[in-house]
Amino acid sequence: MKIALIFGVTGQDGTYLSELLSRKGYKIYGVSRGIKGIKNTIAENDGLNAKINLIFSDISNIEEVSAIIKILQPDEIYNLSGQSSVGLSYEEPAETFTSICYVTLNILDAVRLYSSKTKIYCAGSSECFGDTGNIKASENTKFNPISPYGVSKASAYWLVKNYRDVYGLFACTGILFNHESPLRPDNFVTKKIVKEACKISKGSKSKLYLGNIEIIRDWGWSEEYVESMWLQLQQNIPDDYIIATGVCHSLKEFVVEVFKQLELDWERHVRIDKTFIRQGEPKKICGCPDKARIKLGWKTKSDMRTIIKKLIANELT
Ligand code: GDR
Repeated sequence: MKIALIFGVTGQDGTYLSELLSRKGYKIYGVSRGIKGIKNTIAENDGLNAKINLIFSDISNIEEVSAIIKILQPDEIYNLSGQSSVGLSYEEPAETFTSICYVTLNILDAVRLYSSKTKIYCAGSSECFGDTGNIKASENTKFNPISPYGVSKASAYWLVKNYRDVYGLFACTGILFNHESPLRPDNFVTKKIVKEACKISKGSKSKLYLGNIEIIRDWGWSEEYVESMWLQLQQNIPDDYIIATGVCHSLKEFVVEVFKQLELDWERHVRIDKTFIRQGEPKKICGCPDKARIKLGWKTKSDMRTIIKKLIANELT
C-alpha cells in the first residue's frame, strides 16, 4: 500500500485529492495546523475523515516537518498548504510568504535529509506570471508576479526547481490556474457570485457587490485539477506543468452566465464596489495546458458553463 502525505489536507484541493487517493488505495496522512478533521459535506457524507490519518503540526517548524517525514517515509508528498487568497496577501504578506515559502523549503529539506526517495508535488499558481497579455502562458513563459502571493508562489517554484536540479529530488510544481468547486470559501469570487445570485433567485432583495469585472481568467474544476497532481508524480522524470483549461473568460461573462442560468437580469442585481478592486492586479491571466495534455494525458472536461451549472446545482440543494 502506497503512503501519501498531504500538507494542507483540509482545503478544497486537499479534500478532492484525499478522495482520489483513497479510491486508488493509498494510505493517507494529512497534516493540519490544528483543525479537527475536514469540515465539509464531502468529508461528512463520504466518511473521508475516517480514511485520513490526521497529524496536527506547526509546519513552519523544520523540526516538526522533519520528524513526520522521517517516521512516515511516504512514497508521495503533496504540498497544498499555505495562505491561498491573492487578495488577503496584500494585507498579510508575511503570513503569506511564510506559509508558502518556508513550508515548501522545510518539506524539500526534510526529504533531502531523511527520505530522498519520496516524490514531492507542490501546488504553484498562475499568479506567478502576472499579466499574460496577448499570449497564453506556457512552462517557458517568464514569471512577473505582482502580488505578495504571486511572489511567494514564484519563490516556492524556484526552491522546488533548485532541489530537483541540485539534489536530484523528484520534486515538481503544477502551475495551477483558478479552479473552483462548491468547497471554495465564500471570499473567492465564483463562490461569492453563485451564492449571492442563488439567494436573489429565491427572493432576496440584496445586491451583489463586486470589484473589477473586466479581469480575464481561466477557470477550471478542482476535482479535475487534483488528478493532474497525482499524474505528475507517476511520471519517470520530475517536471513542471501548466494546469489550465486553455480557455479564458472575463469575470463579467462569468457573472452574466450565472444570472442567465438563474433566469435573472444581472444588471438589476450587480453593483461595483471599489473596496473589492485590487490595486495593480493582472488584467488577464491565460494558460496553455498543451504539455500536460501531451505528456500527462491530462485534459479538462468542464467548461465555464458546466462549472457554473454544477456550482448552482450545489448551492440550490
Ligand atoms: P484569485 O481568486 O485571486 O484569482 O486566486 P479570487 O476568486 O479571489 O479572484 C478572482 C478574480 O476576481 C476578481 N474580483 C473579485 N475577487 C473576490 N474575491 N471578490 C470580489 O468581490 C471580486 N471582484 C472581482 C479578483 O480581483 C480576481 O482578479 C485564486 C486562488 O485559488 C489562488 O490560490 C490561486 O493561486 C489562483 O486563483 C490561481
